[in-house]
Amino acid sequence: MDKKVVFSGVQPSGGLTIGNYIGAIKNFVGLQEKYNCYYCIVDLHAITVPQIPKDLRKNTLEVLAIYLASGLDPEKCTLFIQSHVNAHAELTWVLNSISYMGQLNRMTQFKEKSKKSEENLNAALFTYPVLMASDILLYQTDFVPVGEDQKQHLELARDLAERFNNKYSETFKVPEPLIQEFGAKIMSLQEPENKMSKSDQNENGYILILDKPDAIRRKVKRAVTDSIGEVRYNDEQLGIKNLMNIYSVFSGDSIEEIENRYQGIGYGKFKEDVAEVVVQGLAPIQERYNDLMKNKDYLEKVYKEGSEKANYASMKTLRKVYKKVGFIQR
Ligand code: AQP
Repeated sequence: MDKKVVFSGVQPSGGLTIGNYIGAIKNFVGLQEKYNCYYCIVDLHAITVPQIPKDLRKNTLEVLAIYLASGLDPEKCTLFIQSHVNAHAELTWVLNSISYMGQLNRMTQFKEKSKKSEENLNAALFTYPVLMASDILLYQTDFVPVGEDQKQHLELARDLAERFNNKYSETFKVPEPLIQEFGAKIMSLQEPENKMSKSDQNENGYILILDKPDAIRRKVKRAVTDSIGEVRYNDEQLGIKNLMNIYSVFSGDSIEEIENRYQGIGYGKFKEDVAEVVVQGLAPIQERYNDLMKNKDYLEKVYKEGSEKANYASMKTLRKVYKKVGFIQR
């Protein structure tokens, strides 16, 4: 029986954080065993906010090397760069033609990101979710692993698939969200009420997957906590709760075990231990990453073979779409 299809992607919009690792990449690794997975480096999405071209190139290769260093295997899944597969941009144009401005206007991410650059808002930021719908629908995707923050965009992808199917006849599979076993959203170390983000202006807010041990220790030490002084998991202590989630993911210990272990022990020791499990957890990934970055030929081989597979699969869908909307065959 054919495996079900999973699609997901990460933007090369900066160095990846442990939020990206825990919320996305770590789960991707498990999924490749069971599903036919397409994991994309979404560079077209990244330019919806200003990027420095040479950094974008560097970050794109970095995401690929982190995918591989984290355990994604190009023999088991398709790893590719979005701009290498023309169908993503082409389907976006067609889906734009059935997208409603009102619905795009209600997207939370657009509202939030547009606040940051009110003067020269670009149109791509507005149609970002249509591009994301194209990414997903091109591969006849069954499941999309999504965090809380992306649920609204997936809902739009489902709407567009249904709208197109109703207007032109059955063409797209309507994708379902794949709820992650461990759904923790990793929060900023400096403002634990906000998500940890690679584009945070304050570098103490995030830990990068490639951060050196000293930087990790320094950032965890400076993490905002509270004056309660007890390691307890609750919404009154968002900073501590976030550090406990991070500790739990990297150590494999449960939240209860962590609470018991640190009863009556101050935040200083707890923070030292959090930093150590993160350092230990990231060390093998960083080591593999450094080896991979010395082998650019291999990286090139992976993304070229990945884009061939992705091109083949996506063109099947795009050809159908073009025929249905009335374009003359090339
Ligand atoms: N803090 C987080 N906790 C859990 N999951 C997270 N993800 C991102 N941050 C966290 C998940 O990572 C995947 C890829 O994200 P993305 O790079 O495509 O875009 P994003 O969600 O906008 O990530 P950032 O770091 O916040 O990027 P910028 O700052 O460029 O906007 C997604 O599955 C996301 O849920």
